[in-house]
Amino acid sequence: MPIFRIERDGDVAFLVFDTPNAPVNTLSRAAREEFAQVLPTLADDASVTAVVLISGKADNFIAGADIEEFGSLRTAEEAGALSRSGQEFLRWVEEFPKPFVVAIHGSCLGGGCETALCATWRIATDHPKTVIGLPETMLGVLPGAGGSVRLPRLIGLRAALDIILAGKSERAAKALKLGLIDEMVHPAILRQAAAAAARRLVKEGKPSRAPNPPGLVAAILDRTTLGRKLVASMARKQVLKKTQGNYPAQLRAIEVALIGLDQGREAGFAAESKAFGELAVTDVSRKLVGLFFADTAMKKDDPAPGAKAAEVRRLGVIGAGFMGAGIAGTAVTQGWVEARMKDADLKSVGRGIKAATGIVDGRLKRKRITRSEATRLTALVSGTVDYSGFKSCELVIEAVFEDLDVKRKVLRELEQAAGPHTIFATNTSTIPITQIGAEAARPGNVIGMHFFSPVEKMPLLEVIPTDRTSPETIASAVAFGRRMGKKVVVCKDRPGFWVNRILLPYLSEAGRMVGEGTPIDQLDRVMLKVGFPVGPMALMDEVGLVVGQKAAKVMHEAFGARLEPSPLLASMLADQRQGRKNGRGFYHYHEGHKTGVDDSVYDLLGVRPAPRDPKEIEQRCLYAMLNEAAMAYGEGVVKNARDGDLASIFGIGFPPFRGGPLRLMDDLGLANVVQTLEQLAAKHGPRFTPAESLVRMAKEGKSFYPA
Ligand code: 3H9
Repeated sequence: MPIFRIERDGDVAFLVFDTPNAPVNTLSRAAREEFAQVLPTLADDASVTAVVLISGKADNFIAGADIEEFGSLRTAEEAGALSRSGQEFLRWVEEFPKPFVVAIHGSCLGGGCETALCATWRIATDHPKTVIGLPETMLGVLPGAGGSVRLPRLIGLRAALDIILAGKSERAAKALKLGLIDEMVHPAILRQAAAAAARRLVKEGKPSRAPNPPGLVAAILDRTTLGRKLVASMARKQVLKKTQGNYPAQLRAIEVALIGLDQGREAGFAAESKAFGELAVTDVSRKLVGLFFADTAMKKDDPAPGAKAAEVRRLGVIGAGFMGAGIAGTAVTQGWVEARMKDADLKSVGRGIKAATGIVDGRLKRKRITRSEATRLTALVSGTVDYSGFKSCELVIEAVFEDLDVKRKVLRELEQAAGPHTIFATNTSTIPITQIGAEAARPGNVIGMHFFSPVEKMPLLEVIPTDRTSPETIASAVAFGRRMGKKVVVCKDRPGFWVNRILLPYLSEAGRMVGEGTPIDQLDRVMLKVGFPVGPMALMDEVGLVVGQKAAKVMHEAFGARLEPSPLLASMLADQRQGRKNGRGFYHYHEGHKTGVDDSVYDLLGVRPAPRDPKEIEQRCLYAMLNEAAMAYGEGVVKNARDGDLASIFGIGFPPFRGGPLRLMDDLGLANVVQTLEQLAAKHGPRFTPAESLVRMAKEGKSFYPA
């Protein structure tokens, strides 16, 4: 079956890109070959005056290069050749002898965006599904089909780097403002508008463009060599601060963009394909590409085969605090669910509604939604001090105080107030769901849904069924989480589930080291360099020491001496240090912003700070987490290694370029991990004793992933 078909609208030919039996269009080898045959026919056909490239898919224009093809690239030369063939292919579009319009609806990413950059005219729909961008750096490569060169020339170096370095995609309104597209229309008139644009171009030729971006600052920073040097140097500094040098693609992208601007397009294309080739075969890129496929596969997992998920139209949220409001606000921004929040008094409900609708406002401010969309979404949030309106909720999520008795009481009340089919989900971070639901009248409806804070930003949701949870409840919780845009990992009901289970020993080890006099900022710096987005001490301040202590207590009770919390927590709390929340923690805070280390912590702990070997810091923190991950995996907390690694990356920010804790252990070799743990145990105590399951796997020569 052909990938492209031609539909005529008089003298305009619509070239419809519609890959058979595929959810999205990619610039696969087959697509490139067919395109290469179709284009000359259209060029030669005298009855065709202009071409419009449009997609036959519902919500996708072009998803970029076929990422599957990256797997077969063995050398930098092979990968460089792929980039060059992409560049060549798009040259035909750019040099096409007739007006070439792209009519974009849905995702237009990577090579898709690069195709659009070569068109004479770019029209996109204002639909929320339409996003245009260059996510290549998220895969550890750079735009390799001319995008690293063309985008800076089109929209200026600063705006282009903003997109390329973050791997960002923009909605049409922002793309129009940047000059990335020429026209924005409602989806209903995309075809007509594209045909009209094509005819206009035939008649009037390509309109000349004013220098972009406009303004004096842009003239200096984007259009002079010196200005660009300055922009590039600042971008480099920012990238290094953010990536700690762990991700080479961003730095190469800056280099290539500068070459393309300063030395001309051809030099830029040559530098681009060379950099693409070298990057595509790095371990970093392989890991990131692997994560893309792992993530897509996880999205399709069926958590309860044969069970039908309830269609949730009304969500109840009990507890209108920070978490509750985050859940309600994030849910309504999807546009298909009402959220009713309940708290004990009107003041708390009012605060919760304000926080939930604040999430909608934030999206409006960032131009992710329009004003009318924001008005509609805001109206989806309501509040109550009793359970009025909860009867019709298909799903209720409880986000009250982290206390077993309180949570049980809420469940009892809800079972009285709600309908027989209402699902009760508890957003506990550590308390076993089985304990919360022990006295439930309808245990099949009880499940854990552990969101991470801040809910609107954190991608992960842990869904935790008990032995008595019904398959329908599991299917419903997973489906709801996915529709909320979350990466959903189903976990076994063990204390701490997956994320807190492996996070706590890591934080605890960091705390111990501070107690031994390791400088707080050195600890954080070392772990940032390892690739975590926040250092462990800053993270403890962020999460809050009260929350940390509660979680530590649950884990200690469940797992005994091995997970005994470091004494540091108790000392800090006795000194009224709760972290950022009350502005007193390991760091000083000024108006909510972290300023510097609070040195009085050392006096409190009776230690003199002295720098420690960074290797020891890295090893003790990391191996505490790795060992716990192996143990939790052995207990079946996650279904497979993929889920454990994705949950670690999306829930904790475990360095993606390392592939996750289980992948990292495979890379290190399980026997080596066991050996290092034994050495750590001999030196620092039995908490490092290697997990039995890990020792067994190492002995049997097994790995977490199939070899
Ligand atoms: C690039 O373009 C490099 C160039 O600069 C240079 C080259 C020389 N390739 O996510 P979904 C599959 S790099 C292969 O569930 P959604 C995906 O695996 C590329 N397959 O749908 C899944 O397959 P299956 C830069 C792809 O609606 C199915 O499509 N582009 C690709 O939630 C559905 O995917 C990107 O990084 C691909 N490019 O989201 C974009 N894209 O059903 C990556 C998708 O067999 N893609 N698939 O499991 C995405 O971000 C999302 O998939 C998208 C759709 C937003 C498009």
